[in-house]
Amino acid sequence: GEAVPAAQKSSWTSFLKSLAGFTGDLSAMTAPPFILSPTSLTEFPAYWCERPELFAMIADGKNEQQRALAVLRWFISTLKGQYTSRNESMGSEKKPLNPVLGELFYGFWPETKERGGKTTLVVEQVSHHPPITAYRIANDAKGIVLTGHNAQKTSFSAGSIIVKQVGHAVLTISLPSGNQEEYLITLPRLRIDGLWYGSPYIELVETSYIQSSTGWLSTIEYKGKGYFSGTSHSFKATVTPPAHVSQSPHVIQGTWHTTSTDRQNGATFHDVTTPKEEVIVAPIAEQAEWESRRLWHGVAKGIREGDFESASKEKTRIENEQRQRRRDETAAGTKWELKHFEHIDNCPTYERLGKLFSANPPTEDAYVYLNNGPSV
Ligand code: 0T9
Repeated sequence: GEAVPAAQKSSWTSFLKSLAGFTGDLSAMTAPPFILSPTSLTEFPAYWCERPELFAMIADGKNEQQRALAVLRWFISTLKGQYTSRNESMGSEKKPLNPVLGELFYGFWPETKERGGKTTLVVEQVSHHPPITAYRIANDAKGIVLTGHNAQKTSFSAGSIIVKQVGHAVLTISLPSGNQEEYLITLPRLRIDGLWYGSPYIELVETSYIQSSTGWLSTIEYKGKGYFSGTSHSFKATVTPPAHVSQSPHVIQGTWHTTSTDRQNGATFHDVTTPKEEVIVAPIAEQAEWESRRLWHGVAKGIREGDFESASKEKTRIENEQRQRRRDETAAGTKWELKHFEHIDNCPTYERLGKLFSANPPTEDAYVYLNNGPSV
């Protein structure tokens, strides 16, 4: 591999070898230092809102169709951040820090006139093995809330890591009329390519859906290099009306990391070539013990400064502490209590809206927000 430092070539090769035939929890595997990211997976839900005005604008849609299109526009506009930002900031995809149970990440995007108010983010690591992250993003002034959780099932095929995302998100709009609209958002599959050269990058594959309670459905197909368009990060979204609305579907086509156009009128549908806005987080000194950046501070510093010995020492300390906690709980017959979410086995929104497009699986669990985030 060209991007692999000479001293880490053999450990990269053995890492790749151990990937072959692997299924399960990749995040727990030890990887060579050059591929480590100083950021924990609990920070990733912030990618959902790095264009807070698009999130806010969903509420300004004048009818069901306009709101369905606004949700799709916001969703597509998050993909660049979600799936290419590590390449931009660190040169390639990197292995994120594997969050501990109970790890927290809080942040916000400030109020502006267009946004109506502040947008807040609450993230909690609700499971360590397998890793599951729950989150909630809200713009109260606009009546828009996004709640979801994320896990991954990974496998290895033809030199690539295949990641099936497990989990879903629900976006709720509280309309001025007092009515609520819900949108069930499923998550795309990922293929991680470029492993051999030590410069991994993500391509999105297959299909994801956004099903509205109003009946509008967005079906998003992802294709990479060598498929119908031959361009990486391509997508085609079809927005179909509910049965009682006689209208032809909107078809939107483009590349999710740049722009797309609406075939009906040739107008630009989304454009993410402009800067995004990162979430604001309290300084580490003001964070509580379980907050991500404080918890991982030593490890992140080691990784950033290339001092992998102290990074790994710090990581071992955190992991041992976790193991001891779990042993203490077993001995005391207690269980770790989640702070901001409650687990339910069957998500009613997923079951109800999933039926409309034959979601597979037909049911999923969920984490219900307890409405007790920090008042920022
Ligand atoms: C939800 C996102 C997710 C999390 C990451 C697969 C991955 C962990 C999950 C799916 C976010 O909304 C979007 C983006 C990136 C995804 C990560 C990319 C990645 O490589 C990791 C996995 C666990 C690895 O670290 C694989 C090993 C590594 C050597 C390859 C870079």
